[in-house]
Amino acid sequence: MKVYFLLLASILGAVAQGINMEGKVFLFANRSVANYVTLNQDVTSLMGFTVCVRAFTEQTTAFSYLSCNSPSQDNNLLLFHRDSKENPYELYVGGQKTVFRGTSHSLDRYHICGTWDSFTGVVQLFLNGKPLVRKAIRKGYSIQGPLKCILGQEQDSFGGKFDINQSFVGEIDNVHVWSYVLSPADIHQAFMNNKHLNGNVISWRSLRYDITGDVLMEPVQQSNCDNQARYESSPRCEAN
Ligand SMILES: [Ca+2]
Repeated sequence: MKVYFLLLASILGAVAQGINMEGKVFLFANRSVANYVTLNQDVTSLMGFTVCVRAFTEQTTAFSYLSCNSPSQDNNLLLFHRDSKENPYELYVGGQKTVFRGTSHSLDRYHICGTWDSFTGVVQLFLNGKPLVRKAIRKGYSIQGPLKCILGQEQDSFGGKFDINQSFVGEIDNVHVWSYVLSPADIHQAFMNNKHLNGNVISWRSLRYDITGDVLMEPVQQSNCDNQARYESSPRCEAN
């Protein structure tokens, strides 16, 4: 019995501290508003942030990478992909959006980061560590918690009002949120999945989350095709 309680205590401790999700992905296999992951955090206010996500999807229509709402503010922090080939990326702060022109993703895993700094209002977007043209929005604003942060759906209320046309289908991993703006060098390190670089608001290596509906946790697929293609033509890898 004592061993059982010790085991239970250690499990509860691990949950409170978060789970190391290194090498795993959330797989949203079906389009449905019933499937999502809530990322638990303790934000009271943010005067800046960096959010990074790695995604793998066939979806070119609208979906959310990460949707954070507060009770009084929709799209308080939202990294969004919209149905546009030329201007597919949107970063919202305090309900206002900036649109970024960039090459829409191909059928590869890709890394996307957004930053915002209240002092200047400057927003940045990085694709696979490479910056897009900077914009500015919501100078002087402060994102007030509590925040509800969700993967897989775009919220139009505090924790709900999802739209199936904005539901995500595919894989998401390496989600990190910082309460400040990372340098471009650190963004590149996040892209390289440097294990020493972990979000202080949300960390993939210490993730506190709740799964709702049918979201699978799977290992990251290991592929040799990228290396193989450099040396030989491989029919089995051509689809990549
Ligand atoms: Ca919304």
